[in-house]
Amino acid sequence: MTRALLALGSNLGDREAHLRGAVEGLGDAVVLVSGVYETPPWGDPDQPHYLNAVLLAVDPAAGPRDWLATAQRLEDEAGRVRDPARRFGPRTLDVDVIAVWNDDGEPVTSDDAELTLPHPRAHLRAFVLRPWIDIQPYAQLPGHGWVNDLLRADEVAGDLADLRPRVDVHLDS
Ligand code: A4P
Ligand code: MG
Repeated sequence: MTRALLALGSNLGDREAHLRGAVEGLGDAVVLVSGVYETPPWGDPDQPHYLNAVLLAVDPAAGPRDWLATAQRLEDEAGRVRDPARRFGPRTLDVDVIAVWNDDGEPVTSDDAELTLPHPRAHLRAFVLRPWIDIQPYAQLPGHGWVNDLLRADEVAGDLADLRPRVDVHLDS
């Protein structure tokens, strides 16, 4: 059994429907779903704003790689088209595996380029860290410490001010 924190993002098409489709596509594995945030694009400014959220999922049969396969299945189901020339470019749905924990609560670490755990950019992203504390106020990002502390770091705190909670959008109903 493993637990995973997955980050969802969408900035093309019906953004809310894409996020909702990802939650529904995970079925009974979903344990907690964060609020939804409107966020300015990170890493590639010339694109529409994103809707971002995170969720915690548990699967008795899943190993770490299964979460990556699931993430890619959900992206494909949302009709995602990859543009190799724009790494941080627009997409119908992005599902990133932020962290995975084993049965005993120990985090999984991996340096493999196919599946790097924890996600190598998660500690820099207000659009991952802020929704995470919605569902786990005392969360720790493995190898980086308390999520609340990461949100106060200079490079993240500036972005945090630009996140807008979308209280009108609910993914878990
Ligand atoms: N990969 C390795 N580790 C992981 C992991 N932990 N989770 C590999 C997911 N994938 C992982 O991913 C590229 C490769 O990363 C895959 O081969 C996978 O095996 P991809 O999904 O094909 O491409 P990508 O998502 O475009 O690239 P990348 O580098 O993952 O981009 P990011 O980091 O996902 O950034 N701004 C806002 N406001 N909100 C967003 O959600 N998202 C991005 C995408 C950019 N800017 C954003 C947002
Ligand atoms: Mg990605």
